[in-house]
Amino acid sequence: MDDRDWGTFLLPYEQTVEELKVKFKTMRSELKKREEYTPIEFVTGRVKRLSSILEKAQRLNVKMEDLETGIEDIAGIRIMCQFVEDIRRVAEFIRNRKDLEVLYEKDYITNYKESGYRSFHMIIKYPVQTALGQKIVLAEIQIRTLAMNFWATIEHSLNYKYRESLPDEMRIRLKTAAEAASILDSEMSSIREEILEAQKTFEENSNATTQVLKAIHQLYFYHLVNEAIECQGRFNEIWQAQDMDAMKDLLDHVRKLLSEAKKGSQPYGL
Ligand code: 0O2
Ligand code: 0O2
Repeated sequence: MDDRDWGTFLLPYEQTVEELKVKFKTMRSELKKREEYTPIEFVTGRVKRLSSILEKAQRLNVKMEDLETGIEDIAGIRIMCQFVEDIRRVAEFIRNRKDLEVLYEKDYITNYKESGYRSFHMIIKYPVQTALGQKIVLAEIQIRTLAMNFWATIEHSLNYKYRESLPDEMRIRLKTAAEAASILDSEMSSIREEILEAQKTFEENSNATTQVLKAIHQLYFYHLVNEAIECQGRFNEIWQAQDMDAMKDLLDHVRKLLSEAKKGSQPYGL
């Protein structure tokens, strides 16, 4: 053990975690305002405990004087997303930032770990402004879904409790649980796709309906009273039947009538 002042050693990491938490929480609220949907559900962060740092250094054969480069997750940020698709978006936002540099990425979603662990990791270089000047520190950003987080949190606490002695049977069950969490994520993504599709269709249908009514109204301005009454009758039937293909055909029909009328005559009042 060297005689380093561990309290001050951790200071830049504490500052990094605090700053990055603020930055990603701000990104969350900004995206929420801009797009009404944010790919970030919530953000947490922690500085690794000294005992864990030293344990990891021993396990990875990192010398005491090389801790800053040898242990990449002394500062750790976790970003939770609702859907798997959100993870790629968040990673892209991070890659485009000018206040940090992505060193490398580990895709434990495509290549999940033996334990069943799934997450997307980014190791970054972050310049932190300390009282003694700028210091570049390494930090790890883990991006995962709520389901991945649920699994990892419980698995981590069990592993911590049982250390190396986690029974094989338990390991297998945890792996099965990780599969179940992954299926849950896929199912939620497909439900979301369907909801988005349904919203799009609803929007299109609602637009077509509004446009037909406006177009029928315009027929009156071109003295096409009989046509307007006839089209209104057809509209009522189609509306009752909720036949949106027929609604689009009616829209084409009314538009055709209008364009012919425009060629021939002036509307009332013009
Ligand atoms: P809110 O709106 O109050 O929930 P601090 O350490 O106190 O400076 P922070 O962010 O409070 O900073 O601590 P930490 O531990 O890094 O992050 C915890 C944040 O994650 C808190 O939000 C928790 O509410 C949030 N969180 C933890 N688990 C969940 C969860 O399962 N679902 C959701 N939606 N949020 C969770 P905030 O930032 O305090 O904000
Ligand atoms: P903490 O603070 O307790 O979470 P390593 O794999 O540990 O030899 P490396 O390359 O740093 O070394 O590891 P990795 O796997 O790229 O990322 C390390 C972090 O990912 C871990 O930090 C965990 O947070 C998370 N992680 C990786 N594998 C698992 C797993 O099987 N289960 C769970 N729950 N989390 C995992 P630490 O070091 O454990 O620290």
